[in-house]
This record gives sequence, C-alpha cells and structure tokens, in this order.
Amino acid sequence: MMPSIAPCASAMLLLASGIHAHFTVQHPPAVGPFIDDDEPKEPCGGYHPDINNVTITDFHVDGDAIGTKLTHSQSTWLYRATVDPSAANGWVMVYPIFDQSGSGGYCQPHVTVPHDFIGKKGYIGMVSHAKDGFLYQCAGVNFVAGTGNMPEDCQNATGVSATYTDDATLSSDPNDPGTPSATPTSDSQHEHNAGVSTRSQSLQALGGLLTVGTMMALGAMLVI
Ligand SMILES: [Cu+2]
Repeated sequence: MMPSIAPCASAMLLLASGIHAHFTVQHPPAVGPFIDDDEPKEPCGGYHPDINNVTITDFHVDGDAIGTKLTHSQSTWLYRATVDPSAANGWVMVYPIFDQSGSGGYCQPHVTVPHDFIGKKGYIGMVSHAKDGFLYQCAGVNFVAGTGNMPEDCQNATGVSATYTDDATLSSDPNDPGTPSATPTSDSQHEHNAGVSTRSQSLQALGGLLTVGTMMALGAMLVI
C-alpha cells in the first residue's frame, strides 16, 4: 500500500501558514483588525487608532495585566503607554525590558502606569523584538486608579519563561523602539534596515518549507 503523503503535506502547509502570526494580544483587547503583514508598522501594527473610535478597557495604574501570545520561540518585550489620542507620541516605558523564552501565551499581571495618567484615555503598547524584527500592537484603555483583577485570558503557556534583560534598541526611546539612537541615521542605514526585513521574510519562508520537507520525510519514514 502506498502511503498517501499529499493530504498530509497540504495539512502541514496549512498548519505552517497558520502558525505565523508573529504575536497577538490576549489582554487588554487590541485596537484595529489584526493584519499579520502589517505588524512591523509603528505604532500599532499598521492601524492608526483614534481614541474616540476604539474599544476601551479599564487599565488600573497600580497594577494591571498585559497578556500576549507569541508564535516565535523567543522575543524581548517593551511595554509602553501613552495618552496621545492618536498613539503617535508621548510613549513611556511601563515595565522593564524582559526576554520571553518559549512560544505561546505570556501574561504579566502587574504592569504599573504613572499616576498622572489616571482619568485619561490612551493606549497600552506592546513591542516585540523577535527574529524577524520589531512588531507592534496597541490596546485602547481608560487609565483608572487602583489595582486590577487578573483576567481569565491572562495565562502562561507551558514551557514559557521570562527574565529581565537588556535590549538597547527597545529601551533607548519608547517613542521609537526599533531604531538604534546611538548610531547616526543615514540613508544607507535605512536601506540596510529595509533589506534586513525583506531578507528575514524570505528566510522565514525557506524555514517553513524546510520544516514541511522534514516532516514529510519523517512521515514517509514512519509509514514505510
Ligand atoms: Cu514573526
């Protein structure tokens, strides 16, 4: 009997394409539609929010939760906040830079925000620095006094761990993470950055194909 590899392979392809979402936000709810390819765009992953036209969740300044789901096996993270109605400026860092090891859900239940944000609407921003560059999402929030309860959707996946770390490009300027401030900006550097993101995308596609190929080979070995 011939092993039927073709249906298996197409299932693997579907699986592989579904896996690549960079990262998604579990809590608080993110603004705008989630568009995978736009996630590298500042400030909110390709969506330019208007504070009067987004879903707003209460965020307690003395400690509230940020939950994300990472599809990469590693990322460093910047959490930031602003009361700029368009999320363009005024970002401040609201949690120390940390490194997530392992893919899947990670929830930090105790993020604190400056008290002068109380009573204002704004955004919580999540910036991921992973193997394919910098990725952005925002959540529309109403900054309120006190401490929040841990939401149900705030969970750590099995095998996920976090440690505080250094990531100079994330921490140097919360308004412009992903752009090294130490080196002078030049045209050649912009070209270089653009080149890197294109190259890493094709590398990622190649990686996906290799994985599918490997799994097909393994599958063939198992059924033979
Ligand atoms: Cu990615």
